[in-house]
Amino acid sequence: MTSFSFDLQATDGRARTGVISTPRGDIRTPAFMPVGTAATVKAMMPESVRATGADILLGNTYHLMLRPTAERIDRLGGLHKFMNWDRPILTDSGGFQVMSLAGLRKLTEEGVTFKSHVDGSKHMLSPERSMEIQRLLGSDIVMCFDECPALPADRDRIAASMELSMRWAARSREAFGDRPGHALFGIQQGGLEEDLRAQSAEALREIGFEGYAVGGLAVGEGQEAMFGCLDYAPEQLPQDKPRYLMGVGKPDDIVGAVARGIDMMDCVLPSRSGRTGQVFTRLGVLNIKNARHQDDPRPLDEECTCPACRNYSRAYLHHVFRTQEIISSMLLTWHNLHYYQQIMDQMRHAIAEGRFEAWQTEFTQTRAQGDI
Ligand code: PRF
Ligand code: ZN
Repeated sequence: MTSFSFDLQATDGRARTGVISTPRGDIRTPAFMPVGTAATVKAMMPESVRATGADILLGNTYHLMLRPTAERIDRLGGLHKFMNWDRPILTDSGGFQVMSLAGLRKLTEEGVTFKSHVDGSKHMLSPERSMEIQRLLGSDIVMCFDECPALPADRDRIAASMELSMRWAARSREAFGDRPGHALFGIQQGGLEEDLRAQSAEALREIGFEGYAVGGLAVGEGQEAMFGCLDYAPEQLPQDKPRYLMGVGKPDDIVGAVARGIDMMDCVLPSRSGRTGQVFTRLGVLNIKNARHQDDPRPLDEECTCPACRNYSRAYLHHVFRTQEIISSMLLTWHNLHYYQQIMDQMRHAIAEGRFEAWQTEFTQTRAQGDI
C-alpha cells in the first residue's frame, strides 16, 4: 500500500508546489478542496466535481454523525462508497461546527456536549470520539479535535483555548493510533498573537503529525489581519509537511494564502455562492440575479471552458435562477468550482516555473478592471 507522503517539488518566494500521495490518489498542491458537508457537494455529481479538477473533497464529522450517523456509513462500506467518490477525503473534526451550528453546548476538559441543530437530540464529541467517527467514515486525512474562539477575543481566552486544543491534539494523536495510508493533521491555534501561534506550533511539532493546519483564522478578523498572521504562522510549522488553511476563502484570500506558504484550503464559498447566484470570474464577481443580465447573450466568462460558459448565456442563467430551476444551482456551482480549480492549476504552474509573483500581479490587475 502506498503510504501517505508529501513531495515538495518547487518553491517560489514563500509559495510552494508539490504532491501529496495517498493510497486513494495524488493531491496536487496548492490544492483547493470543495466542501461536501453532508456526503455531497451540493448540486454536483462526484464525476462533475472531479471534472472541475478537484483531487480531494472535505467532509464533516459534525453533520455526518447526526445524519446518517458514522455507524450507518461504516455499515454501508464507508463514506467513499456511500457518496461515490473514490479519491481522497479530508474530514473536519466537528468542534468548529459544534460552535457555529449546534444549539445548547457545554465545553469541558473532556470534550463538548451539545444539542443537534437538526432535532435537538443530545450528543458528545471528544478527541477520542472524533477520531472514532473519522475512522468509521474512512477519512483519508483526519483532523485533530480542537476548539476555535471567534475573533475578536481577549488574549487570556485565546491562550486558554489554544492550550486546551494542544492537550486535545495529544489525545487525538493517541486515539488515532497507527493507521498506514491515513494521515492525522494537527491544528495550530493562537488567534492573532504571534507568540501563542509559536507555542502552538511547537506543541504540535513535539507530538508529530503528517500535516499541519492553520486554524482559527477567517473568523471575523478581516483579510488584512489574516494576512498579517499568515506572514509568520506557516513558517512556524514544518517545511516538509503540508500546511492547510481551514475555511478560506474568496479567490484573493486563496492567492494571498498561497503567496504566504499555504498548500491546502477549503471553503463553501464557490459551491454555496453557486446556489445564491454569486459568480466568481477572472474579471471579478457578478450576481446573476441582477436584471442587467436578462437580455445578455454572452457567457459568464468568454474564456471559461466550463459547461455553463460553453453552452449557456447570461440571459438563460438569469432566467433559470429567477425561476428557481434546479439547473441554475448545477451550472453556477460547476462554473464557480471550475474557476477556483483554474486558479489553483495556474498557481501550481506559475510556482513550478518561478513566475508566481508575475502571475499574482496579473491576477490582481485583471480583477481590478471592473465591468463584468
Ligand atoms: N478548526 C477546525 N475547523 C475549522 C477551523 C478551525 O479553526 C476553521 C477556522 N477558519 C474553519 N474550519 N477544526
Ligand atoms: Zn464557466
